[in-house]
Order: sequence, then structure tokens, then C-alpha cells
Amino acid sequence: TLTSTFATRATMGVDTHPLTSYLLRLMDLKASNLCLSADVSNARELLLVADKVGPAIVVLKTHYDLIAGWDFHPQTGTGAKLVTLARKHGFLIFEDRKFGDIGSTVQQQYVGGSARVVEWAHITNVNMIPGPTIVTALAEAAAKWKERINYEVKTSVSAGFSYPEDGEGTEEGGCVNPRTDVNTSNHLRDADERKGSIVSITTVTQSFEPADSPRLSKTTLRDGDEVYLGIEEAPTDRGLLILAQMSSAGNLMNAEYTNACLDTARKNKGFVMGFVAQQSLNGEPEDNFITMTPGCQLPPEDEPTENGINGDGLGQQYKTPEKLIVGSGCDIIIVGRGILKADNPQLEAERYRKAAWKAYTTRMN
Ligand code: 6AU
Repeated sequence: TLTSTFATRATMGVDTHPLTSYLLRLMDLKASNLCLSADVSNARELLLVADKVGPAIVVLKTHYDLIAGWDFHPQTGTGAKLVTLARKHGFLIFEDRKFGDIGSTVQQQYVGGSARVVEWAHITNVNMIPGPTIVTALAEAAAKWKERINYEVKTSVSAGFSYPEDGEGTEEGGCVNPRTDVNTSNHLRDADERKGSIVSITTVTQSFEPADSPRLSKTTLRDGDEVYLGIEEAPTDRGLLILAQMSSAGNLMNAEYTNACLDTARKNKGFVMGFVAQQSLNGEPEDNFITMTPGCQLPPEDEPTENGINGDGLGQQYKTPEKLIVGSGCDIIIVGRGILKADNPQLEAERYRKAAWKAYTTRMN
């Protein structure tokens, strides 16, 4: 998979996780393989930065437990608001929960408690210390939750809520649907080139509000372009990343541990999307796991250095997007303070998006 494009990988094999396919299509559409680690101090700041940086990213990573004033209300709280922003801009939400307990406990932590992570986070992750049942237990909890939600959605559809058919109610030849419309990426690339102009890729029927639509959402792309992204929100798909390698100095995850993570992932492809790791672990031709990689910073624009920034003085170790994506086959870089501490996080996110995407295109060539 190292030399396959994200678009190709989106349609590769029958056992690619649906959320992985969705994410790979999104990456291709937005020309982005950037995840923002939104480690800010309070909920207001979180929503603000998510809205600003949204156009540049494909994943927003949270640690809900370090956000002061997180509102736990299921319909109007911080999670629900993030979901709305995720639809508006087209990104997935990844709660970096690092579950690490026995099966029964993690099921309760995932679905219940105050945070009810499963309801707003498309993706979460685990430490594999407790053994493989941590994965199967969470998979079971996600499946049960999905069944319940699908039942509720079905009931509300029969109560009158419906999606427009492809081609219905649009001015420019139909809803853009990344699952079916191969031209979508080209449309967007055109849009990208016509900087400053308003480009409506598709419009929706009057009775169909984009804000409420899981399939279409209006977003402002780079440089003020406004487009409707034909994003199919997959509200009930849930996926897991296994933390298989860490970026911190002296961590205890040796090769044997990492291989055990890979083994569990291969046995649970219905739920495991991939890894948080420092390199791609895809070894077999049928492996199509996503590798998301933290410990990434660019050197400052005004004083570029070959090796970038080293660390944060607290064990974190940084590598450049180039090293991680070209050198180690990582797919998505996870960047927190590199973006958040900048004077203008929105512009800085765009700089990281470009650098990471350039590294990906280099890898493809
Ligand atoms: O870019 P930073 O250093 O500001 O933030 C990195 C983010 C933090 C960490 O909790 C997380 O990435 N992280 C992880 C994850 C994502 O699981 C694993 C790891 O090995 N290193 C790491 O930094 O939110």
C-alpha cells in the first residue's frame, strides 16, 4: 500500500473498514493527510479552532479530559457541536482515549459515563496492554450502539426525513457523491485552482438543509473558496486505532509488542482501521491499515533546519512530515503544538497540510 494512492486504497479489497474507505476518499477530496491534535485548554477554544482549521484537516483529535468546560449534553454539548463542525468541514473526530482496561470496563467507559465517547467520536484508540479482548469488547460495544442508532434513524426516516436522490434538486448535474462520482476530486481540484471565486459544486433542494445533511455540506476551502463537499457522513460507523508504537523517549513498546498489535488488527478488520505508530506496519498485500503518526513538527518557516525540532523537553520526540510520510510510510500526521502555538493556527495548519501532502505526492512518485 505504500505506493498506492489514497483514492486507490479507498476501494481496495472487501475487508477495508468502511470508515477507512471514507477517510481515504476524504483525504483525496481535500488533498489533506493532516490531523489536528486539538489539545487546547477549554471547550470554547476547541470549537473555535476546529472551525478555523477544519478546511485543512481530515481528522480532529481530542482529549476530552483535558478540556475545561466540556459540556456533556448529548444533543447540545461539546461532542455534538464537534459533530456539526465535522459535517460542515468534512473531518472525522478521533477521541485519543487510549483505553487500557479489561473488556467489561472499557465497554462501559466507551458507551457510558459522562462523555459517552461512542456517540460523537468516529474513531478512538487503545493501549494493547490488557490483551486482544480490549479490541473485541469495544467492537461489540460499538456494534450494539450502531444497531440501536440505526433503528432510531430508520424510525425517523419513516417519519418523513429523506435524502435527495443523486441528480435530484441540483443545478449542476447531481449530488456529488464520492462513492459514485469519480469526477469529484477533479471538481475540487478545479475549485482549488480558481482561487477567490465561489464555486458551488452542487446545490440542494430547498427542503433539504445542508446543515442537517449527512451527505452534503458547504465548506470553505482554502483561500475562501466555498464549495459543497459531497461528503457522506457515516454517523454510525465507528473505528479503532491500536497504539502500536509511541513517539516518546524510552517507551516500552518493543518490536514483539508492535507485532502483537498487528496480529490483533488483522484478526479484527471489521473494527480496527489501523494504528497510531511511527511507521507503516502494512506488510501483507491485503493490509490496508491507516497509519496516523504523532510526534511531528516542521522547522519554523524563517529558520529552516534539516532535521526540524527535536522535542519538547518532556520526552516527546519530533520528526518532519517528510521523514514520517516518505521515509516511514505513515499516512496521516498528527500535529498539536506545532499548529496550536503558532501566531495564526489557521495559516500554520495550511502550511502543515501542504508539507504533508507534498510528502505524500513524493511518496507516490
Ligand atoms: O504535537 P504535540 O506534541 O503537541 O501532540 C501530540 C499528540 C498528543 C499526544 O497525546 C498524542 O499526540 N500522542 C499519541 C497518540 C495520538 O496516541 C501517541 C504517541 O506516541 N505520542 C503522542 O504524542 O495529544
